[in-house]
Amino acid sequence: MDTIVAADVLITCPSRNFVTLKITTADGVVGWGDATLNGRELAVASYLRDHVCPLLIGRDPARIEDIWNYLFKGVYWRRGPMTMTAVAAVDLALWDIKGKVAQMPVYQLLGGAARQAVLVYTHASGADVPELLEDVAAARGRGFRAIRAQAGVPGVAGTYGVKHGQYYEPANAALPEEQHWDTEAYLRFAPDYLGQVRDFLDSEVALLHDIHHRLTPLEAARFGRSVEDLHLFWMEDPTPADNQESFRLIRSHTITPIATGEVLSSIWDVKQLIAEQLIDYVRLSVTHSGGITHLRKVFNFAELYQVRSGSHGPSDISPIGQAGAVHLDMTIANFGIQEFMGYPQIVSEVFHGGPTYADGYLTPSEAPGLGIEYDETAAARFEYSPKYLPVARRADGTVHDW
Ligand code: GCO
Ligand code: MG
Repeated sequence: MDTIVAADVLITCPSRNFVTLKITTADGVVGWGDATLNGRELAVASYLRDHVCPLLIGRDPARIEDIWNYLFKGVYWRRGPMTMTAVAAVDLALWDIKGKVAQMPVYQLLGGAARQAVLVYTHASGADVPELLEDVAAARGRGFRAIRAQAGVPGVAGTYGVKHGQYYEPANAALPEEQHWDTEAYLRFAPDYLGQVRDFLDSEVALLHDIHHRLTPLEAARFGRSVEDLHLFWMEDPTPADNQESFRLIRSHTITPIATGEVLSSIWDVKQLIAEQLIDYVRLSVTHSGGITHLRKVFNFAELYQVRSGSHGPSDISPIGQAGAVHLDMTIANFGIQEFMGYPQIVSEVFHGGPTYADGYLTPSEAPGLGIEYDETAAARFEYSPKYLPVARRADGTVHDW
C-alpha cells in the first residue's frame, strides 16, 4: 500500500490569489487540489495546514471515499464554505493521484465520457449597452455559443458584473470597496437591455444573466416574468437561497429557468430546491463543495428531478478546480453547462496544462489524473496580496446582498 508522506499548502498570486494543496505519496506521486475561497484564502489555508494536513500523513491515498467521510464526519463541525473548500482540495488531490497511478484521466475513472465535450458559457459586459454589445460580439468571435450579459445600470455606480479591462475581477481592493445598489433602477433597465442583446444575437446562441442575489422573491418573480419572451438560458441567483422554500414563490409566477448555488457548499443546501424542482440548474462547484466525490452525489441526486448541472467556474476558482469540474461534467448524465471565464495569460506561468477550449466547448486533458501541474518555482515569484470582494449598500446606506 502506498501512503501519504506530505501535504503542503501553497499560496500564489499571479494577478489574483490561489491556494493549492500538494499531496505527495511514498511512491513519489504528487496530487494537486484547489483550495481557493475568494477573499478568505488564508482561513482555508490555515484550516488545511493546521487541522487537515497532519491527519493525512500515513493514510492510503487510494481510499478517497473513506478520507472524505473521515474529514466531513470526523470534524464534528460540518458543512460551510471553509470546511467544504478544504475537503475539496484533499479530494481533488486524491483523484489526481488515483488517475496518475492508474495512468488514466480522471473522467475515465468516473465512468468515462457521456459526451464529446463540455458546453461552456462566458461573460460579456459593458458600462453601457453599446459597450456590452461590443463585448458580446467579441465573445461570439471567440466561438462561444452561450453568453452571460451584464450592463452597468444607469445611476448605479459599480454595478455587479461589469469588467474593467479584459478580465472581470470583483475582489479588487485591499479592503472591501463599497458599491451602490438600487433595485428599482435595475428592474427598470435590465429587461430592456437584455432584450437588445437577444435581438443582437443569432437565435441559437444562449443568453444568460446573473442577478447576484439582489432581489426579493417577489421582485425576482416580476423580473422573470418580464423577460419570458427572451427565452433566457437562465436567470442566476435571483434571490439568496438561504431560505430554499422562497424559490416556490418565484417558480409559481414565471417560466424563466432558474440557476442557483454558487455560494452553497453541500447537498443539504440544495436538497429542497432540487427535490421540489424549484430550480433548473444547480451551480455548486467542485472547489467549494467538497470536491468531485461530493459534487457527483449532488448531480446524481439532481438527475432524479431533471435538474441539470451548471457549475460555477469564475476566475477565482483555480485552473486545478476548473480541470476537476470539466472531468466531472464529461461523465454525468444531467450535465447542463459549465461557466468558463478563462484566466489572464500570467496564470498559465503557474498552472500548466488543463482542458482545451475550442468553438464554445472545453475538452479535458488526456494526461493521467486531472491533467494539470503546478509550477512551484514560478508560483514563488507571486506573493499573496490581500483582496476583498465589495460590499453593496442602498441609497440610504443599508447593507444589501452583494
Ligand atoms: C459568477 C459569480 C462570480 C462571483 C465570484 C465571487 O457567476 O461567476 O457570480 O462572478 O461573484 O465568484 O468570488
Ligand atoms: Mg454568479
